[in-house]
Amino acid sequence: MSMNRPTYLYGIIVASLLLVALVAGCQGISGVPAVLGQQPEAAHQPGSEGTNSSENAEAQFTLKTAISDGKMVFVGVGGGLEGLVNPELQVQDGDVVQITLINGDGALHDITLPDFQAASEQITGKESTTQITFTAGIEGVFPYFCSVPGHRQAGMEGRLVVGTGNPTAAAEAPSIVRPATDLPGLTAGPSTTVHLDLETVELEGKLADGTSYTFWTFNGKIPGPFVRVRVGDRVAVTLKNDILSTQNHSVDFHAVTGPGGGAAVTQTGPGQETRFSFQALNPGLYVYHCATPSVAHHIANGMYGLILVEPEGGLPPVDHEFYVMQGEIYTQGAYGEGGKQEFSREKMMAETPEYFVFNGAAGSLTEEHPMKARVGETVRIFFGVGGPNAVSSFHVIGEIFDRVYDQASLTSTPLTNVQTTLVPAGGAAMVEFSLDVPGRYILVDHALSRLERGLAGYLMVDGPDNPQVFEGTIQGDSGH
Ligand SMILES: [Cu+2]
Repeated sequence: MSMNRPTYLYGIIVASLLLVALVAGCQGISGVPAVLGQQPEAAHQPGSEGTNSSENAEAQFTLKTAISDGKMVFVGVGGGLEGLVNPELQVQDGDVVQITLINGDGALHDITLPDFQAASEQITGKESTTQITFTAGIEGVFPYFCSVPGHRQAGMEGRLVVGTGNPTAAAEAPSIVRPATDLPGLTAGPSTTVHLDLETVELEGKLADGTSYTFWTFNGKIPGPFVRVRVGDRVAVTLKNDILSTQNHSVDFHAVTGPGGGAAVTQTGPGQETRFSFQALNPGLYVYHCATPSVAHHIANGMYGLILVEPEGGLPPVDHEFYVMQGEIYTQGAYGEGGKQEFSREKMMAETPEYFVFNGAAGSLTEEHPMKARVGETVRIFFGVGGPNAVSSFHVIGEIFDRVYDQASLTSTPLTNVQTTLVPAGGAAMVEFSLDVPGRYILVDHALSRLERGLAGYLMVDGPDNPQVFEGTIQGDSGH
């Protein structure tokens, strides 16, 4: 394949990122009505950071839980919020915000704003109260809700509008990308019990430059941790669901023989923990994923990973192993639109993602964490598709797979000399190749429209030129 190709493709990626930056500058949130409800300022709040100035007023609100039209809701108390159902709370950027919650119906409730790591205690019994105080240090529109399972869905949700409501946080949203080099080697030895701790965490992270998204993760990164065991091992799984989660979560390992691959016994509410164990009977490379309805939604938000069950005797050594997974992200805004993006169920059901990503985000394995190796070395890629929906035509531009462990079957004879390999949704492949020529090799799904929706990874290969295998000058490049 011509070496001009990577340069050309790089141009497309750069152009796409520029587009993101342009669009990010002119996004607004429409449909945000003005709000009357802020009560007069009160005394200085405990927990404030001492940065108050005249334009940095504090904000206090009181909400009461209630049943309204058969739905569970928050109702405003006092000031302009009096009687409003799930009132919109308007504050200024930097305000210290205090929300008092009164239990009006006697059931168990709380108030939670995960974007500000703010969660009240759970209160029960009529007229019991609780309070949260936090600094609204990010402009944007953020949900507040009751985190008791089912209550948000039953209607207990409103919005906090900070400043103009225009999100400025996207550029600063933390990375949720797991580098492709983040995987353990096997500690050799006889069969043993492997303890695996998974924590399901929902967090706002960077989806692309200038764009953020609320991801759902195993252990805070996408994909989840690479799990490496040997056939015959017993795996003892503990699944903990973060207290600030809005959802129940679970885990289904395709390496498990048993109900739901574990999902039948790990449906776990926020703040809860479940356990199960299984024996790894079949060697192979397997996907695991959250299996809480809507399963496709949980997977699309980032809840997948790989578990390797090494065959007897282990895998042959290579110089580099990489861990890469493909997924789809269904945002309400179009690809490249800036700001905080919300999930689109309509697009998910139509199977029309805006983003295709390796390891959770656009640019994850290009600008952020390119893979590196040297001429003369051997490379193994554990490649999986979380999906939830698209099949990958996995290909490395400029290379040929010496061996493909098709369908991630590690006990069959591998295919040899393969250009592109099909990896199904919820499936995996293991590929190996040696490096003969320096340059930038690009991991893609050869359904190449997806490249222009964020799907690319770089393998940067350093070392001496090898004119016998490849001779030529890369245009616009001083060469290697
Ligand atoms: Cu989940």
